Amino acid sequence: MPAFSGVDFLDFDSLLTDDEKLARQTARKFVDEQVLPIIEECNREAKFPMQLLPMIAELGFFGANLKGHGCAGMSNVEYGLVMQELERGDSGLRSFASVQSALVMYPIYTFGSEAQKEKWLPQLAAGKAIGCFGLTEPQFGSNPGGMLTRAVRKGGSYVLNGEKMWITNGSLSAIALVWAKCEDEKIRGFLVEKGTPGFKAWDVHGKWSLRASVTSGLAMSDCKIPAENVLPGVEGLRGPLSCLNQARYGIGWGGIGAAMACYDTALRYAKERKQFGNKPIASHQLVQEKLVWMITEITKAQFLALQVGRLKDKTRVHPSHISMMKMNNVAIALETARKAREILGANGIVDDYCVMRHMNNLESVYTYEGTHDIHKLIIGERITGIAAFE
Ligand code: TGC
Ligand code: FAD
Repeated sequence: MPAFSGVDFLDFDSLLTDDEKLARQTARKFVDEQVLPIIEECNREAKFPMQLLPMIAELGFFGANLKGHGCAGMSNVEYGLVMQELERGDSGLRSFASVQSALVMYPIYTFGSEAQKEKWLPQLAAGKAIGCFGLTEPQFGSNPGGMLTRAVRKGGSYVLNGEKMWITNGSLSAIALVWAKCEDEKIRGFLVEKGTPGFKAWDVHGKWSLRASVTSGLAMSDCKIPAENVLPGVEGLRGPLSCLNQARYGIGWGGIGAAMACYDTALRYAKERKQFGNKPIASHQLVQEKLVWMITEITKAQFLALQVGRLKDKTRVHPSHISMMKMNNVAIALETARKAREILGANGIVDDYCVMRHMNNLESVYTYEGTHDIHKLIIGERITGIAAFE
């Protein structure tokens, strides 16, 4: 298979700087050379490719858009283009990088004490420690404000009780950022270290989606942690939701990568596969219609992502902009994967091709970090001024 050369119908690249193209090219080469040769097997065996971590860290992709503490200090557009390429490899790989960067490093960087930053950021950037983000609970997904996990102050410590569910990298993590409600009813972030008595992580099995990613449950039972492990810089639901802005932004780019992989596969296949005489299936209008839908939506998604990234770099982005990007780009990626599967016929269902893996992965991506419909409601509230969640 020739190296991936990108999808650029409308001279998107003319809007990128040399540094942005370099960041993308670096990630693209890494994915082509290190990820694609092993990812189908990881997916089949439901295992995360741990051996890639030192390389990802060396390339500066953990906490890539943060500055100092061993982080690469990329712009948000450069970071987004890296996420695009990682998800072209597999959504599980981008998930890993998103959680580590946007949901663990970003909150420590933004809301952490100097001691927390010094202790954790260099290790996390170097891939020597893995982190996870515990917000969702068995009974509270779209509505995390209702969480049952509690933190009670006892002298110089907090005692945590509760359960978190669907936590990416949970059992792999040296550090879990657990969001819990305190006695004043305010939500705060707690850094819970692996091995703390009363803290347990276990894995979810039987997933048909994100198989090359670890998804866990976390339980805290009278789990005592020192008061200096609380993130001092934020309280309220605003804390975890601020982190979600960062991660949803990366997902908005990532969806483009998964869509590109499926479009590229379907286009090649349609030009080679012959039915009804010696004509490639790409010569039929119904097949062309699907390919045209895909490239049109990928092109629109690219410009949406770039504008959100430019606004983010100028600190002018609003969370509802990011919601539109996450909602749209993941939805078109999922539909692209489904159409690509159709074009590949029976070959679309086997892992000789990437499309069904991406399709299954994108079902999770559509749901996590705010479901597709929750993002509709966030945008709806922004334009009408009326919240329709309840
Ligand atoms: P609401 O009353 O609207 O807001 C509460 C406070 O939060 C502030 N806020 C935000 N702050 C920063 N960024 C945002 N996007 C924010 N949205 C709201 C708001 O200003 C307010 O602040 P304050 O200071 O006045 O108190 O809250 P609500 O309870 O009505 O909820 C709103 C809603 C539904 C939009 C929110 O709960 C939501 O986004 N729900 C979706 C939950 C979600 O996305 N969970 C994701 C879990 S993590 C995950 O999925 C990781 S997947 C990882 C991977 O593998 O990649
Ligand atoms: P629910 O909230 O129960 O929603 C079910 C359905 O009801 C959805 O279609 C939803 O759109 C709809 N719905 C809910 N409320 C409304 C409403 N008001 N109006 C209209 N429709 C509504 N969480 C973490 O904290 N950390 C992680 O690392 C993490 N990783 C994940 C990894 C995977 C693979 C998956 C699948 C999930 C992960 N999650 C994580 C959890 C994820 O964020 C939640 O699944 C998501 O927020 C949705 O919650 P829920 O599954 O409980 O669905």
